[in-house]
Amino acid sequence: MARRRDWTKETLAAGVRSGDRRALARAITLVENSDPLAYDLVAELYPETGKAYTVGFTGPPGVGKSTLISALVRRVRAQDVQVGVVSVDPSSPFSQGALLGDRIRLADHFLDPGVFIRSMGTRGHLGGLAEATLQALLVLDAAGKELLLLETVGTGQSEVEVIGIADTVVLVLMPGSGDSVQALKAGIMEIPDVIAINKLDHPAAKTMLNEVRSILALDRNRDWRPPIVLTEATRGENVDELWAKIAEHRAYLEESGQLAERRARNLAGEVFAVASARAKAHLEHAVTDDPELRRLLDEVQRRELDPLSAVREILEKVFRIGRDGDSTDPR
Ligand SMILES: Nc1nc2c(ncn2[C@@H]2O[C@H](COP(=O)(O)OP(=O)(O)OP(=O)(O)O)[C@@H](O)[C@H]2O)c(=O)[nH]1
Ligand SMILES: [Mg+2]
Repeated sequence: MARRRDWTKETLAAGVRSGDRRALARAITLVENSDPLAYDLVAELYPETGKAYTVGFTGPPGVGKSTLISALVRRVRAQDVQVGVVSVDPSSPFSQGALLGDRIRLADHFLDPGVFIRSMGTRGHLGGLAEATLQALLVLDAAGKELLLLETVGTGQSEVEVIGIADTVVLVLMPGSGDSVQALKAGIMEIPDVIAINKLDHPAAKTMLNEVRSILALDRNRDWRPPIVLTEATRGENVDELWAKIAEHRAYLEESGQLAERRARNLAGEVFAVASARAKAHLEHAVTDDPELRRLLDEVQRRELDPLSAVREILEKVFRIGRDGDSTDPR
């Protein structure tokens, strides 16, 4: 048995390709820790990826995302589809809480060799959660998982980058998710591809349904009108319907030629998001570590130097941006 330190790029790649669970678990831990070996591994596996279909689930805490995913896994496993589940929590660097909850809800599938489940935290990851998620999904794709289910909590900005890699985005709401409905209405939250209103047993479920319907009705100029499905995840009610809507969206993307377009756009977006996250982390470190750069901030605070001059000096020093003839000069 290979021990922790015995994994090489070659043995890991071979293990991932054959779908070995220990290799997969190891690879994703390396990804989480920004380990250089993970970088080499994904670079090696990347040409073999692009076969999996990714469905992202987002929505406020506690609406039933994990329970729904668990029910959907049961649904697709009946057809022997190989599944990977990645659950990320952008709101906290430690995913222990989510991890425990997801463990319990997804426990039914732990003994199934056709399912690989993983909760991920950031642990101060350089490129942020978007990078860790992207790399983990690529590893699972290379391992032959045909369907990847990605869970991320929230309604803010951080999960947009995480969910931005999905082919189909499912927004999960429940009666009482008023903030999300407001965010949809205000255009803060992008319109998802499919909406699940979970906990349909709740008396306010119908009100929620009508509210969401009226928001979607405002947006008539799209080919794909996001379907809304009322579900009860714990009893598995309407999970077949939800799966059917996800499959319909996939068929729509494939038949209209939009899947390839969307993937190209998603990948470019992820590369940009990860590059931005890394650049930001680099900048923050540089300013913390360099007394001269910190002095610039002090000077701005004392009104001895104007803000943009400080920006110009910082960018020049950290990124060499703004030198002669450089069109990105911020002046
Ligand atoms: N009554 C009812 N309870 C549900 C339903 N779906 C999930 N729950 C319960 O709601 C709680 C939260 O469910 P989760 O699946 O963990 O929700 P989540 O959205 O994954 O939560 P986070 O990952 O923490 O954001 C659990 O106690 C579930 O058993 C449902 O359809 N009806
Ligand atoms: Mg969850």
